[in-house]
Amino acid sequence: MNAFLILLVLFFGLSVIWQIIRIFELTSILQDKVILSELPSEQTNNFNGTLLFIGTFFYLGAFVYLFFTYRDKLLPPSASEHGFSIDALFGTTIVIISIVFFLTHILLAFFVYKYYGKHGRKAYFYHDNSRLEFFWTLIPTVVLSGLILYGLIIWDRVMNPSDSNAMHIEIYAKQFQWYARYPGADSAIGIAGYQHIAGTNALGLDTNDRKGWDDVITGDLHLPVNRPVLLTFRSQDVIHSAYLPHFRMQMNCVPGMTTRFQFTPQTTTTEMRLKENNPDFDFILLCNKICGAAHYNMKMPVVVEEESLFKKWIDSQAPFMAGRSSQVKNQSAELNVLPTAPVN
Ligand SMILES: [Cu+2]
Repeated sequence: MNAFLILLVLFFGLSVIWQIIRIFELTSILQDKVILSELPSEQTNNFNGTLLFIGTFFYLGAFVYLFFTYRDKLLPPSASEHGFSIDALFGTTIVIISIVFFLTHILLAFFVYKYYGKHGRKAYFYHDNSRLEFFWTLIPTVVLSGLILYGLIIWDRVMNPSDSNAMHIEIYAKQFQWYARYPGADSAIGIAGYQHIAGTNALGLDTNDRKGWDDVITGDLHLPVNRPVLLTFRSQDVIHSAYLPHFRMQMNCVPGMTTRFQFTPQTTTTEMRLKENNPDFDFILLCNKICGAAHYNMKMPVVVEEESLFKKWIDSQAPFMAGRSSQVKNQSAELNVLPTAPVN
């Protein structure tokens, strides 16, 4: 197949060169006078026009076929509240640009077919037509402004959610792993910074900050359904990008700064398995920024579940400070109030 394609490219490449040489020949002739026998015959022009007409319909047919065959490769089904509005925006844009795409190509094919080169036929020429220019400027301006405005409204709604009591979870990226950090009973995540990173403290939590003691760090992300979650992102080393395709969410994780994204999952993993008719289905968080040799493998499973199941899961996780009292100076008395790691 590859060899065939290379031959095809060579063939078309050589034809282009040959045609260019022909054009040079013809222009040099035209500078003297037109020799009719040197011009392509009417028959050839008609044949080429017809071929282009048929070819265009073949091309448009292939477009439709490929679009519908590979449609499911565009994006997986949406599972978040704002995801549906993003899909509607995407769908509207595709429909509008497809209509223009089809119209212009059909017109192009029709004109080439209808007005093929005939000896003695001269193209109708006029210098300008302000009315025509007015409309071909106005219509695209209105349509494109409408699309941009629509996109801006959606963007504004997605990026500035009104609900301020979202559950806060931190997503932490490092080559080539993801962590999720939950706030624990105090609903606040503790201070963290690169200066505290150690072998047993990959996220760099400041052990002197009490708020961090009950934080829960996990290797998979559990989310309660229908509850707004605010994700904040940090990175230890290079720029990663947290991509949650089913929730129409992607955010860069940049070393030295915190980024954020808030959304509401609307479909549980169990519901999605039924919907997709796939008992092995799982939501996923992927790295979508080439970040090193094992980038392809940098992913974290995501579970969306009912609030009660979520609570059960989070309660079964060990808090960060469980079994590390020796790491805190002068505060060992206070540590006694901390819950210990659950015994499984
Ligand atoms: Cu990465």
